[in-house]
Amino acid sequence: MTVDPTKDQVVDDAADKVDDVEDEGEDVPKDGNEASKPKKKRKRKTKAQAIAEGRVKEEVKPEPATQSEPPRVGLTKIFTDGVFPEGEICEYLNDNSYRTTSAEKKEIERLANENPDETYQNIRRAAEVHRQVRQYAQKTIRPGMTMIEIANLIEDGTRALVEEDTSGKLQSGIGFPTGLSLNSCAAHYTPNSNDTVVLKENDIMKVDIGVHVKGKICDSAFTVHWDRNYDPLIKAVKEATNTGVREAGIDVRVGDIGAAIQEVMESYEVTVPHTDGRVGSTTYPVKAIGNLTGHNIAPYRIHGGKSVPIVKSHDQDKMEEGEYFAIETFGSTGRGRVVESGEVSHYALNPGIKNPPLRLETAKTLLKTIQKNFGTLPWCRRYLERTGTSRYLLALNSLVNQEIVQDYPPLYDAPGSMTAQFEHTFLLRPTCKEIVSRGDDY
Ligand SMILES: [Co+2]
Repeated sequence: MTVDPTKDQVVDDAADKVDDVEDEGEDVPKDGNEASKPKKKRKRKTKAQAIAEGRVKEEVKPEPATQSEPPRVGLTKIFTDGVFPEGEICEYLNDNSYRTTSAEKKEIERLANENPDETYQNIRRAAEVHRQVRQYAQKTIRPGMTMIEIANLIEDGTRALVEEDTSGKLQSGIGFPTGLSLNSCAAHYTPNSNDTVVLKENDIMKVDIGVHVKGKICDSAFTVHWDRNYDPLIKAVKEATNTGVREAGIDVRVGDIGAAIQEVMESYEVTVPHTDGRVGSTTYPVKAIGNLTGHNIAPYRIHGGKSVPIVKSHDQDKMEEGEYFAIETFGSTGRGRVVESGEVSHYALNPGIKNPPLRLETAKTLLKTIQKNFGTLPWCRRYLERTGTSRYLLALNSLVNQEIVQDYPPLYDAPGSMTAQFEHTFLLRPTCKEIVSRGDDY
């Protein structure tokens, strides 16, 4: 057992409560929040007496809270010592194997962890929120639910568990809009508030969830489906993402990661029985979607400037020590290319925008609201409406047209095709690679 300087104080408080019980004949309160009660005169018994009489247990340090269902307990109430679960640790290989034991590299990590903005506890806390929320989502999402219900289920959980900061300081919260892209839509769909789409039994839905703590964003996605014919598509993408994450490392060229991902992805095919009355079935090769990529993650910026292709590429960009990356791969039964289409839900402030000259008064006000509530984090129309903003579309479109705000329309492969996605966030720590979003599920 480790020495805990707070424990004696806790036992003293508990002994006080025992005395209160004798005076008042009430049940022992479960929480220690007695400060506001008027103190009564009491015969004080010692802590030792109380323990000896079996009325106080020696270990009365309050139990950390446990998670509720649906999940609503903030994680700082569960991990009360501020230490959050480490992700999956992978040792560096070959030229980088010296890093595992390097005193110099360990020292760089020690210094990072002493800095409240840089400590790995921030991204680990975001990742643990992600795991708990997604595991609840995985067992709760079912056909018949509306997309709005699914988004709320995930976002209500995320806001509660990450203990969302609404003060404008953006210390913790949702990292980006919850992606719920269906079927041939691969990414960047989340319902707007007037959306009436209902999830169907034969839908394939990409669930892309973002959580941030102090701007450190955990970006991780999975795919849900009920039609067993598509199991090989799901497996192809899961294995492709795991291949990309495995190949990633310091000094690795992103183009080489793309080649490894594509090779695994495109070794699969999907056979689907005809549903239009024709006999027989059609077999589709699984294709990696060539114009979607993973990316590095900078503080409060989901796209840090580097891309990780998911097909063979001559991109010579290398991964570097200290970087945060999200590797996401997309497989498709369609063309393996996406195009923008449909109503926009996702937006983000372009980085570097401070106080541009704006003619529309409504655009000025909207820009202030965006800066306060989201900074450079991506957001969607529903999140803007939660701030109390209404009738904003004209102003928003003017900010988009002036390239102050970037819009991110939904991305579709060919009509009738099916797409799937898996994604993990990892850190290229000086001594090892840490896959922070890894869970028992994927
Ligand atoms: Co991503």
